[in-house]
Amino acid sequence: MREITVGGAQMGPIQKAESREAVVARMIVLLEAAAKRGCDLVVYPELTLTTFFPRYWMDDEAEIDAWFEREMPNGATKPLFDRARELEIALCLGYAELTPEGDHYNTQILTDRTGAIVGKYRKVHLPGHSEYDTERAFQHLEKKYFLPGDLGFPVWRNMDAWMGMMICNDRRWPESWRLMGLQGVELVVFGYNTPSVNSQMGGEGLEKRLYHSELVICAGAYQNATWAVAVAKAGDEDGHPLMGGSIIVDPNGFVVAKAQTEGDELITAVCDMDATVFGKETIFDFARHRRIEHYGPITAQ
Ligand code: CDT
Repeated sequence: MREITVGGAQMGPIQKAESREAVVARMIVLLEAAAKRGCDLVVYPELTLTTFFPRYWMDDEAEIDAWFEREMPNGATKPLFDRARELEIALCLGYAELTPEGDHYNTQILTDRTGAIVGKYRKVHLPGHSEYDTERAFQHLEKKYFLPGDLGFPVWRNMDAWMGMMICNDRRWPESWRLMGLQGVELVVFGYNTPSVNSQMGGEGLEKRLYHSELVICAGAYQNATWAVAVAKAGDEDGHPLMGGSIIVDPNGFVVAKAQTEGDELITAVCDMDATVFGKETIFDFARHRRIEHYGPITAQ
């Protein structure tokens, strides 16, 4: 058995004026709880450190850049990294990244249990739009503020397992899962910020949105024989509700832990990486069963 105890550290809402330091203090409370529950790895949401700022239209470059981190760890997040190192807990954390070249990405990093960064992922599937959309109930300007990720979907050896990352909307695309599945991924970790309402279809219920999120995560996990940890930033941010529903899913596609609130909440599960082996060697033995001669159109325009 290769057991990893995983924590999904769902975060409640973060308001516009809330400082990184205040958010990090909340993250450390969840980290301490995770330590008490024996976690080896704790996963935080997409853009963990701030409110979900792509809902705001901004033109001023300095105002935009204020939402981004120039390095990781940095002054605000160092206490989290320090405490995680002391507790020997690996971290997965999403944040807005501003590179030295001036490029902006929606990014997530993975550390090992010493706090060293072993993997970086930049969100590939950016939802929403880049121009102000008067037809929407609220804006979702990821295409304005971020470049599409340029690092692909690699996997990393960490804690004696193959780990992969995606971010939020990536979970709805089977390609994200399959690219990591083809590299033998055993644990996919990611965060999300999903509005509780559809900005383009009033009346769409929360139940349907939670269902679609769970559906794609369970399917992705099953079809690639991998564990998955999906962690929300939830609750009401500045009058804009984000859904919760953080889950841990096993390689058979079953939910084994699920958040019950829209606040700061830790979910945990003991995940045996060897539970992925049966699926990978039987129904989802890609080398034996895939028929790639028919798959060309998937990568064509
Ligand atoms: N953050 C993020 O990617 N959210 C999207 C919302 C899509 S609506 C424009 C999601 O897929 O959950």
